[in-house]
Amino acid sequence: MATAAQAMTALDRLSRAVSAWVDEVRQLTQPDRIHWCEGGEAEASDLTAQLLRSGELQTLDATHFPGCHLARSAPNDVARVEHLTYICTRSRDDAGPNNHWMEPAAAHAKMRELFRGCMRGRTLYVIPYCMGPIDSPLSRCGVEITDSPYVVLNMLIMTRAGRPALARIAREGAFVRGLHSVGELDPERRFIMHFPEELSIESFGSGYGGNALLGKKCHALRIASWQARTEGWLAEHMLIVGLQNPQGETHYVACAFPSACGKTNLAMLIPPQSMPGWRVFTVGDDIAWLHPGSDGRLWAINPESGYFGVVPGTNPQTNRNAYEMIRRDTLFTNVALTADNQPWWEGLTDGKPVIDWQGRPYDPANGPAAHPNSRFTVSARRNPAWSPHSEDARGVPISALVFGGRRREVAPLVYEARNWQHGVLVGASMASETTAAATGKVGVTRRDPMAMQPFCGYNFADYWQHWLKVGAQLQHPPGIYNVNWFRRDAQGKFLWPGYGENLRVLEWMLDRCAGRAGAVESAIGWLPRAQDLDMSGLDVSAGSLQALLSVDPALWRKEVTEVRQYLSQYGARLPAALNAELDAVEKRLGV
Ligand code: OXD
Ligand code: MN
Repeated sequence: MATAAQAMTALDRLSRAVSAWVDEVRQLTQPDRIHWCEGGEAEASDLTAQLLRSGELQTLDATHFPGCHLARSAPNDVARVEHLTYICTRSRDDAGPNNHWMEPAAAHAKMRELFRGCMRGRTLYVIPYCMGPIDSPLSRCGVEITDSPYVVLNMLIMTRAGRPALARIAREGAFVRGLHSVGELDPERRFIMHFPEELSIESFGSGYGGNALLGKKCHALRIASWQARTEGWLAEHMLIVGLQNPQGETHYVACAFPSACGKTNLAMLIPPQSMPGWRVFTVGDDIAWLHPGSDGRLWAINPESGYFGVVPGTNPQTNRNAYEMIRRDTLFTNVALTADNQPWWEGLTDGKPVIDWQGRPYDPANGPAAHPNSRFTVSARRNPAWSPHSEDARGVPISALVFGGRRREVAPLVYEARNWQHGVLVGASMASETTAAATGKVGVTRRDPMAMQPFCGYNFADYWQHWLKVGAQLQHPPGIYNVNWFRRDAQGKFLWPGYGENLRVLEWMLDRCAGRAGAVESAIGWLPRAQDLDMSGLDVSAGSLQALLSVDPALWRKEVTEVRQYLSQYGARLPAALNAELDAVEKRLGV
């Protein structure tokens, strides 16, 4: 058992606040050893070697997947657990109807009992990390304490972790505290608690990504959204992508879609052959921190440095960049294996699975070979479309914000909000059919405002008010759009080809922002007419295009009624501007 003095390395002496907290946690959790993460390749290789020895990782076929490994989670620990995720604010109303709430003292007491002695026989890892470029004033730091070396390995990829982050923390004196233990991986003893007023997180009983890599959803969205409101910026569940047109101009777009609706694909979009001269650069695939700039525009950084993406469906046709990216130095979780030890997942046309994600001989009677929420963790720099501007301290300027969801009907392919205030209503009204990224039923439509339903660290009513406030500050606000790549016909067939062809819709948006593209006004906003979209070389019938670009007043009246009912649960806290915008849509729809 290491003494506190032995655990005190030169590194930890850099920050007394961090060491005092580590010592407190050591006394509570009773680890055998303490390891301060310094970052860097050597540390990652040592951890990998250790996990290979213990059997928690296995090496994949080095010819086709050099530097790649497979981890298997416990079969009951494969997704975020929203029903066990809490926001613990002093006042219940500050958490709002969008969150599960627990009183902070009660939550701390509950967690203390779970954490007591839980690291006996284990190593306590201290991971200082920085969300965002290490030298950006927009970045924020945190420290995660965990007993899972798998979590450390992921955090080393997903964040700027180690010595430089600790040096920044020592300089700034402020950091988000995240305490994590896998515990016994017992779903009955699993909780993900957030204390925004204390800038802290306590997570117990799960080793799965969103529950355990605390820099991601817990810090960069739930806690950061709270920090952002106090500091005047926005922490959003958005990808950031740069689109360079054939004239060489690059514009950046940030898009919010619910989990597993193709964010990674859009962030890494491959321009179709019929759009020569276009180039796409990825800044981020999941999270954007948006700041009003001194030039009146909105600027964005990606707080993460890696991707924790959904594997199934990735292939050279759907996303060649992602497919290339995950062929080396990638950590796979819960995929299947082929006979020659290559990773395999549904959506691959080559190879066939012989071992399923749980390590059993593959039998289709047991369900899919790879778990539908199986993941890759990989450094963003492995992406062939990685944008070097991802490291810019001031971020990138945003020309358009895009909301979207997976809707069989109702929402057209694309429409433009009338202005920022209307755009906030468009975001607040978002809905989507659920997917496998969280536990629960798949395929039911649920409201998911700004794709933040599982991630907003405070009352949505206050969050929308904050959005309105940020927008009012911008002299040059980005345009706000809504898209739906998932419209289907009566037979259930997708009307829009999606993937690379989505660039046609993005091109229309950018042309609108530049005042170059036509549109027609509708009750819900501005829509392109068929002639306003570049459809050259695309096989979509005139009938399908018309269906994609139409607004059915009867369906929309029903939609407005549902949105009104949804928003009414926020009571008097709901900004009056949102009700006024909804009334105006209803009026334009007519009765
Ligand atoms: C994710 C999610 O993992 O949104 O990014 O669930
Ligand atoms: Mn996400």
